[in-house]
Amino acid sequence: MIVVHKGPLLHQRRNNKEHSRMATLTLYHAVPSRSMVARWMLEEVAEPYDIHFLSLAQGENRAADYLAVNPMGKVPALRHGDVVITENAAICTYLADAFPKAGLSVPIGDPRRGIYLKWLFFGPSCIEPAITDRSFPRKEEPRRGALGYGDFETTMNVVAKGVSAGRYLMGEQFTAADVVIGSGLRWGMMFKLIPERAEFAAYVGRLNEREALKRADAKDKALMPAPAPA
Ligand SMILES: N[C@@H](CCC(=O)N[C@@H](CS)C(=O)NCC(=O)O)C(=O)O
Repeated sequence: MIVVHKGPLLHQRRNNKEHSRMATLTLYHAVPSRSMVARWMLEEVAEPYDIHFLSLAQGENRAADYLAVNPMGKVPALRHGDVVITENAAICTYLADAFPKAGLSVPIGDPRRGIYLKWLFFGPSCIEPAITDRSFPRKEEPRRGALGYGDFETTMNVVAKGVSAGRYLMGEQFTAADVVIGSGLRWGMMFKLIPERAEFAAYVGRLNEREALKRADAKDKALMPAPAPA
């Protein structure tokens, strides 16, 4: 997302920096849901943020005032001042770039950024569809070439190699890509939608040690709706 300011470039850059530092962050959030990914990223960024809670069960995500925020009627959405960002991977990329002090991005100009972006896109374009297609199989098996992720086994093998090459996907540096890929693996493991692999268990174990993730999980647990009486 680009914040457009009138005026010369230098002035514009300064305004963009000020915008990042001062604008209020609001997460449109529901639990349990995919917006827990963006919540984890916000905890990693460690900037103050507000929560706008929505009940998916009560259809608040389909109400006109929320559709004005995200016409997809989905969570998460993140408001940062005047800007609204939707889609988890975009939110994670945006926050890492907007708050460089947190060290969660690989900056433009660093050749490692190519790999970093690959993983950020691999989450929503390969891991998630590979898992959901498996959970909701089609009547006819699609051709491998017609699927963006190819096939489930290859996708899992590529991720397993990526997460076992170092402490994190980018080596010693934890980045927004770990929030996206790590969340996909945590979700897949929790619901037994992906194979039990030592590489996944070890990587998710390392992620679970992160204080930001512990905080995010604890805050979301407190928001979980009470189970319906039997
Ligand atoms: N592509 C979106 C997916 C978001 C999504 O599917 N969110 C679900 C919650 S897990 C949702 O809002 N579902 C409510 C609905 O579709 O009515 C992203 O990655 O942010």
